[in-house]
Amino acid sequence: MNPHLASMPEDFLYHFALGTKTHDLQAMFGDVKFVCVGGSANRMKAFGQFIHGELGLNGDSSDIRDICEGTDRYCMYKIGPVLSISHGMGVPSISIMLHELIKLLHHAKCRDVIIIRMGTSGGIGLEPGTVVITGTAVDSFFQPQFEQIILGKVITHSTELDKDLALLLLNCGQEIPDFQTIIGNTMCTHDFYEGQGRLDGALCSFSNKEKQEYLKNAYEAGVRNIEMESAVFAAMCHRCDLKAAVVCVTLLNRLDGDQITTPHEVLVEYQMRPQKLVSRFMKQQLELL
Ligand code: R2B
Ligand code: URA
Repeated sequence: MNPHLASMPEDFLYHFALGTKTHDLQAMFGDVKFVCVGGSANRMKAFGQFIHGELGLNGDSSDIRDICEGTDRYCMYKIGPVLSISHGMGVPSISIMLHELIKLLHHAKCRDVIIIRMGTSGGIGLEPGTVVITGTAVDSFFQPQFEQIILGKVITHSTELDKDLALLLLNCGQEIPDFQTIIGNTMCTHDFYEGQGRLDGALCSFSNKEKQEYLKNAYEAGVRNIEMESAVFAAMCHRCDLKAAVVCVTLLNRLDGDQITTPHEVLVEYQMRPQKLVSRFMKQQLELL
């Protein structure tokens, strides 16, 4: 979608340490059909190893190599037709990654790619561990839009996601009896503490009553979980006509508190839930189920 790209003699994807002159991107990535992204580098490596087993690929899953080892900004693993990439925390971090990922898919001439963000979130009025598939990503005013400042002007982008893809993912979730899966709106904020109405940050400028009122209003606007990347993810994929979905597990119910004190093993199991659901979806699409 960027008219300037065609006239560039070389495109170096700096934060991936990959380039069109130094790498044969089409040979490396031309067969990619699914891109799965998530915040943590360790989690996306573990997802790569998990998918290696799920797809029944040859070789040892512990041998998967970080394609972006030339940088420690993001990690990237390719497992057959699946690319697993980390994006860090927050809108700026994921948006840099997405610019370079979308150019990578373009240079590699990939077609019909599905991209899914798998993440963690704070739930509103849900049992912790519930998986939320984003119906619509909304901003802190519960609006389905992402505002970006470009050349000193505020530009508003739609955060529409693929409805059919969300329903297919919901079906996969409902086939897994171990946890609840729902579709709901996801609020994307620019902060984990005050920005998500938490009382437990280093600073807090509002009362508990004001917090509860805000979360209640969010719930009434259809918001079921809060995280920090969905709006820009949805907006950029929408602008590039990429089929996209967001699947996040809730770590706590924000109506009950702010601190995440759940034992580590429980959180690890929660974080596997979006991975299990997305794995089931990809296997269905690849006709392995
Ligand atoms: C979910 O978890 C992170 C904050 O703990 C953030 O990246 C997000 O969206
Ligand atoms: N990630 C968030 O952004 N918020 C939460 O409450 C939990 C995980």
